Amino acid sequence: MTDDVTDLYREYGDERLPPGQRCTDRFPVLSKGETPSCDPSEWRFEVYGAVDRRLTYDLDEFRDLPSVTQKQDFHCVTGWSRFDCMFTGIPFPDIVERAGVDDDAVHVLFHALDGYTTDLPLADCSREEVLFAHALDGDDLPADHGGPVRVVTPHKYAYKGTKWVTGVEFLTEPERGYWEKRGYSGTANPWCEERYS
Ligand SMILES: Nc1nc2c(c(=O)[nH]1)N[C@H]1C(S)=C(S)[C@@H](COP(=O)(O)O)O[C@H]1N2
Ligand SMILES: [Mo]
Repeated sequence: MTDDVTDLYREYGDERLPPGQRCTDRFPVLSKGETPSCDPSEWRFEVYGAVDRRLTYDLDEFRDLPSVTQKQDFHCVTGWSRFDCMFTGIPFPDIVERAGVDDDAVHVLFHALDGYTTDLPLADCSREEVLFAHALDGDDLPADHGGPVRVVTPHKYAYKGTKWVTGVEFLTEPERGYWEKRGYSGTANPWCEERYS
């Protein structure tokens, strides 16, 4: 079953397309460098920091976790949006529950194979639409789009969605990620045009 979450824009206003964005049917690839090579048998996903239980999954274990499929919109800070992306993955709140995140955790830092990081307040991640996605439009997530597993954040600009994710770290103090250190917005709400900080 596919859950349609493309109406989440209503939390922020009347327009599905955020200001200053234009729609594309293509799915451009945007990365700070080359697509990193990934041996699926070596890939691990780690959950650590301010948690009761540190978790490690290999790819088979991760894909075996209960997944949801959602129809979501995708908004890149460079000005394009792609409507109706079908992502399948594990909702962020499920990982929070499995790890038993501490009460004093306030922030999250995502880590990736290419050294990329991105950060968000824990409250901004604790939504069913934030997925650790392993499939796009019914197929395994393509490597260029972050396969085997990426984060998707349909309520934020897409730089918040770490491709090639290898871990999520729960923090008791905010830390900034790769683009956030270079002037991109920490909060990144597309309907408020929070592009830069
Ligand atoms: N690991 C990693 N994740 C990343 C990036 C990156 O360079 N490395 N680029 C970000 C940016 S700026 C955007 S717009 C989206 C692009 O996702 P796409 O290539 O699937 O369109 O991935 C984000 N996640
Ligand atoms: Mo981006």
